[in-house]
Amino acid sequence: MSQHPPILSGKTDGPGNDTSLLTKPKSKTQRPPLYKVLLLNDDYTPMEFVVHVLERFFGLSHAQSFDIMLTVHKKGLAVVGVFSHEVAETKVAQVMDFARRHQHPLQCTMEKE
Ligand code: TYC
Repeated sequence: MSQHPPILSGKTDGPGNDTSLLTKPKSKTQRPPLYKVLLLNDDYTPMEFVVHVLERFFGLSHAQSFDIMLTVHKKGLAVVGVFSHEVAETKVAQVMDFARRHQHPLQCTMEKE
């Protein structure tokens, strides 16, 4: 009498209960971490300057920029965008340098999402 090999070779919990084909394989494709760029409120930076910064460095429309500026003004801070570490670092540096050159105390930071 010959022995047949099992048709399904995965874990079984009795006949007809093979779960090996239902378990999701672990994904090996890693996404790079993303970083939120935050704009902080202060009492001195002119509103128009903040709107200009958002248009210039984040490619936002005037209306979007005005809305975000008002959110920062009212709530204390807002997320301006989400980027790779390198892009976020560049945006923060550009905003901080531009604000410093115009002698405004505007603060921009980044944090891991
Ligand atoms: N609070 C500022 C003012 O009243 C305006 C402002 C908005 C400043 C957003 C910074 O990130 C900022 N002039």
